[in-house]
Amino acid sequence: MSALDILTSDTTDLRFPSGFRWGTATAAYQIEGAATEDGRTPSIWDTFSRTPGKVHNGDTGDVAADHYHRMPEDVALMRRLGVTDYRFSIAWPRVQQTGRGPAVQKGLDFYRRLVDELLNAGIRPVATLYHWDLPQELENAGGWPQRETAQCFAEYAGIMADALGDRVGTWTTLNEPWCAAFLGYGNGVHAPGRTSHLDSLRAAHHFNLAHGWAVRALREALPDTSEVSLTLNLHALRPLTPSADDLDAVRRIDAVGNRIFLDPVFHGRLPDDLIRDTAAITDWSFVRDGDLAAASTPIDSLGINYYSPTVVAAGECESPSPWAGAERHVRFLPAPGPRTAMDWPVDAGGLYELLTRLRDDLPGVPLLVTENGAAYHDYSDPSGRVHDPERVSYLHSHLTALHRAIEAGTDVRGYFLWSLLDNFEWAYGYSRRFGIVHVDFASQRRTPKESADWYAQVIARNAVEGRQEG
Ligand code: IFM
Repeated sequence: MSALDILTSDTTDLRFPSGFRWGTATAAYQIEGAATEDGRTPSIWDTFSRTPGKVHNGDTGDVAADHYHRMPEDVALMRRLGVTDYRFSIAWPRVQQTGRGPAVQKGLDFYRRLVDELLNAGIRPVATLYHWDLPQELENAGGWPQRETAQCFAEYAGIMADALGDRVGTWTTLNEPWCAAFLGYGNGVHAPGRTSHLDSLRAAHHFNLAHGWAVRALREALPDTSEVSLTLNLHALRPLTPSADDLDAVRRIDAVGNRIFLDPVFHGRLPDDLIRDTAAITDWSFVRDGDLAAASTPIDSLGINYYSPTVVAAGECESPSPWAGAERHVRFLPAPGPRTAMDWPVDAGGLYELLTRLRDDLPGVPLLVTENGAAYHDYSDPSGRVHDPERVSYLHSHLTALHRAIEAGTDVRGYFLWSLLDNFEWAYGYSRRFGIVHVDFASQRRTPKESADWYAQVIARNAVEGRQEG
């Protein structure tokens, strides 16, 4: 089925609540480039990507989608899409060279220009403080396994609040701390590439602490700010069978993948079962009095990034595993069905399951889907068109699932499509394209894909097409 078939087939509209926020999302290291310009210093991703063998094809974010120089053009693309919100991240080493000390004026100026351009285009800025680009100097001092990094992060949050707080209404402290802690320090497939289960657990705790301290810094600087948030990539877990052993596998991964953040942030405690499951690695004595109270400083919404579900069963996990020993007796299985270019299953049911779980577990916490989208091997045809019906179908099924979750009483306030532009997909380099705008990385030419036109129609109508029943 083509993209347009989905638009024109016999349908009824699934309308979203009025005021629903429609956005796109990006991250600094994945799009900005200008890695050494205007005082920016290396982050852990600069170091990692320049290390042979770490990133596909030796790709780096040195140039990426050159957004640093093409920002007005990219905001114009969003204006044409009609998005109400844009979720971007701030590169910490662009605004604080060593992760401490005075701010770099030119770095702050870039984000001021971006925010002004967005506001002039009628687009609300949603700023993420940390999307994985830790200043290398802080990593040299021990990185996230060290408590002091959390202190530095809170100071950086205060600097950004002072610089942009009059114009940015939504702040996200961290993006996907699970990936940063467990892929960065556990199995080492992300920067900084360390492989220590203890370090990954320490990092996870310091992310919770950094989040809480940053919330306090933001609140202090911006007492009237409407929204302070956190984005988690929660795992939508399914047991292979309803057996007690398979359900226990779900429990273990839920503890080390989801509740390790949810419980400190929303309940001010660590899950007892997590402490038991990781007892061979640590006694968690790095958690100090007051840390969990800080981590649970109230926030206004929770961001969820969802791509695909995870199926687990009793068994043995392949090593090296990122799961800090908690995965002993757990096996990960491929979910059935079609897959994206990441080899991730296309399964919108997982989004519904995750959102309705949060409706039940966190009553009163508004949710945002801060990332959702799919990579496919797109190309621009000789006439310059990028035909990406699989992405349209992916988005359609996920927006339908999101709509269903809202109808089932889940308070979801917005949806941010990942991603606006094709970009640097971490360890996959430029080999995976998530954008609804194609980027020719040789010329930096932008071409909206058919999915961009499709998304613009969804936004304009505040609705997605539903199949007619019967
Ligand atoms: O590209 C990433 C993004 O940086 C974080 N969430 C998942 C995306 C796709 O892998």
